[in-house]
Amino acid sequence: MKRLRVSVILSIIAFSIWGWKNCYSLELRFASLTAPSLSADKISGQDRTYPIQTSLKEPGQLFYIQGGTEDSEFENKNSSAELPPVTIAYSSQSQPEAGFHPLKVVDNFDISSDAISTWWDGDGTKIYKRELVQDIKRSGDKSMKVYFKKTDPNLSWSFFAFQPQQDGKNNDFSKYSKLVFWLYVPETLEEGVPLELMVKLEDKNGKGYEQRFKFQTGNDWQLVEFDISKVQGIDLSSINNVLFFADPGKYMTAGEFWLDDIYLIKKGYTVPEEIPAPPANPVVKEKFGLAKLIWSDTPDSKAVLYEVQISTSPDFSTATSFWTDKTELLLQELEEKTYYFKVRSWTHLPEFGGKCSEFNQIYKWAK
Ligand SMILES: [Ca+2]
Repeated sequence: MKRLRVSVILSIIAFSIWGWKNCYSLELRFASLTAPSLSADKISGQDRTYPIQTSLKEPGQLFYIQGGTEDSEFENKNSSAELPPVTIAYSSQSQPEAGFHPLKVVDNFDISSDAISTWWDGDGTKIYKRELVQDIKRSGDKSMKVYFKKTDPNLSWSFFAFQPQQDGKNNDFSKYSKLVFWLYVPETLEEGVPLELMVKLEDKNGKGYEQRFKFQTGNDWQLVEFDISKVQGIDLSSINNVLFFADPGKYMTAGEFWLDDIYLIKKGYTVPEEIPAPPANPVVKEKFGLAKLIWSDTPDSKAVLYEVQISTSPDFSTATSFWTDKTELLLQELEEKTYYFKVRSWTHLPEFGGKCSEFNQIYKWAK
């Protein structure tokens, strides 16, 4: 059975609204797609089934449905058109509010595509040129390089931004105390000229709250902490955009910097004293040419983040570390080689006092 590469991936995260006590997730992948008419509010609920009517354009194409613990794969055997409705059974698994998602990966710009954000630019490419690059990165295989040049006084407040997509509806930041990210400013900037970066949260009504950060140049990654707990006058429960202004309000200025590892940190989360339990049962599932690394964890493991090391050598002499808050990592663009991977748990980012478990067993996988 020939597996066609995914041309469209539709993910519906039905229950990633943090703070709800139960968690459901549903992920649909289609080789080609006529989108099912299904909204997130219809697929939340306890232990229920829901029919999805969809159609695939070509016979022989595959889609699969992941819901709860079971993966199901379906093939369109008809010569045309409509599949029968598919029923998905949800399993409810209680997840304590404080125990899960104290740390949320907003974007790390890696091939693992864990991002819950969409990036855009206020003035197209007139001021900012952004690209994902591999030469300088703090995690995984990529970071985002930002180059800017401002010469027009009318565009002195130009910005680039991301639209958060945590839950697809409200983008609730009210349960978080910090938005953190890492910034790299090269020494090649003119000496004595600091880069100023203004970060602004904008709510659904267009109201904003900003904080400014200044950096000396230096060839190292610098941690930036936007303090959400100080935010006033905007509706934090519904954030539409996070805006970045390089040298805000100025023109006749230019520069470049790199961004990586944007996280939201939950309000009131404290790092446990205990070392977290290591993840277990690593496996690789391959679908549509994509490799998904999956491991298991228990709600009482204390883990909030996982570090996945991937290497093409069994001794991990050259390894890449990917970080995720999920118990899986989807990898694309892999070459046809033998890969080794191992995973360990963290109770927070190392820079915030997080402790890590031992790595689990090494899993060998040949693409
Ligand atoms: Ca990265």
